[in-house]
Amino acid sequence: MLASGMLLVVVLACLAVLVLMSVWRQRKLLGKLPPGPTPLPFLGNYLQLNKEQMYNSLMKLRDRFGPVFTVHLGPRRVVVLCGQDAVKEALVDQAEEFSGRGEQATFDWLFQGYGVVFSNGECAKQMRRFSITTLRDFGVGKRGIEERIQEEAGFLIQALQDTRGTFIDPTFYLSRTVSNVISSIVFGDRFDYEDKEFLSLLRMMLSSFQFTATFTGQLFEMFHSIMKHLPGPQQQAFKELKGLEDFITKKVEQNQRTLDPNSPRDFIDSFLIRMLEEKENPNMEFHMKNLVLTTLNLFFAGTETVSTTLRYGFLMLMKHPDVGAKVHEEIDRVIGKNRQPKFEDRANMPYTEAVIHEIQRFADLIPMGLARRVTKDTKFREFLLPKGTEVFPMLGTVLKDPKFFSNPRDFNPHHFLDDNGRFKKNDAFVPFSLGKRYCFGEGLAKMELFLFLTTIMQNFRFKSAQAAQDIDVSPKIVGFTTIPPTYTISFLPR
Ligand code: D2G
Repeated sequence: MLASGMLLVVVLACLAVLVLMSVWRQRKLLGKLPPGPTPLPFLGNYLQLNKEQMYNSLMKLRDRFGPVFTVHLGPRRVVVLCGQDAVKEALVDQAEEFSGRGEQATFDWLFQGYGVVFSNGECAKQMRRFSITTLRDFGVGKRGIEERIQEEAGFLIQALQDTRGTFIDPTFYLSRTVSNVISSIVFGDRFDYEDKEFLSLLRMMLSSFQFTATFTGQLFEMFHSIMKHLPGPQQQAFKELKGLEDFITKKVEQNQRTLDPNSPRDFIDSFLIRMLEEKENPNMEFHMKNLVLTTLNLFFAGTETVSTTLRYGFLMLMKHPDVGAKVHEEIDRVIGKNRQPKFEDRANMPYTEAVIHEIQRFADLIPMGLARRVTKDTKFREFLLPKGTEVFPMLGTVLKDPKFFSNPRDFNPHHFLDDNGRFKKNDAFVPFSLGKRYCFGEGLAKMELFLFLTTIMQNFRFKSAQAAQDIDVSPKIVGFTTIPPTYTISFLPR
């Protein structure tokens, strides 16, 4: 009796110690997270955050807690990194630890961890490798794609000439042109500018991308588990994403019917061939779902990012006619009027190069970055982030870091020029992010930005509907992405 009583006491004591130890361990771990406002259960820091201005809300928390802090977006615990130091220390100096992907609730609704952009682990690794190699096979980084971009620029010039100097919204002019470059790679062909289906795809991309910047889009980042079942603008975004997926599925089926395994015509063919090669491999990532969703990633990212940047760019050039005049001068002097711009010209055009960098810096396309996630328990500075913790690398705070840019709020190409007018690199220029998950479309994007901007400006000057001083260049909305104001512009032949 006494013995069994003793045993019970000992067992209970052991249990108590185990429970205490586990609580203590968790507290110790949580205790080492960066500081931040106290969260409520499920709501997290909802009450402290303005969903219309998530970025600004996080900036207020930075003022209170410092450049590295913890915030709870509803039930999501996120460590926020601000400024060049913190972002680089994490994404570059601890590249492996910070190489996981966090959530983007809207796009995750469709992608569910598949594809290349919103995936993790082996899937992300395999899709990224394959995408980079295959883009290169189809000419990215080489003369092949340069010629395709030059040809497409020619079609845009024609389309703009046809507007005869009337005021137009440039959105779909730019997106059709930009999208045709990536379309040539993933689908093997460009779309006709009059193609109705093409225009509807471009509308679906624009609209779902813009949704991520809205109040509802930002609220959805916190409460997607509930909101995905409720009516609201999110349902329209889902419909658009589904429409895009359906189109890609249709294209894949067309390719399958006509596939020649010995001569891939496009990205889809190359993926299909890889699927055939890996059929016997039991835990392989090359399956239909990854084919469709990786293709959609390339199509979407290759369209919306560059075209939004160009759209913001022309607005900035109308706001700053002196800057536009200097670009015109440099184009006339270095390229002249009688031949098409080529990518090599960039080396002799530091002013234009600085302007493009300043446009990207100012446009701040993805201000909070694509969310990352630590792949293991990670010591960062004096903190400890448990495996799986989400991380926001606040790219906007790097692009506007006052330690690196004299007047970060101003649009000024001299942020990228030295006293002798030579192009000056800047370590805080990170629109493509950093580390293991940086944008692998960077090279293609840079080539497109340079060739499209210079070809348009070689052929046109432009006129705003308003006086320069009356143009408002502050974004229409900022959320996951930054949306430039809607405007009209008149392209006049020079
Ligand atoms: C994106 C959106 C939907 C499907 N695939 C990609 C997306 C948004 C922003 C970027 O990609 C930037 N490049 C990673």
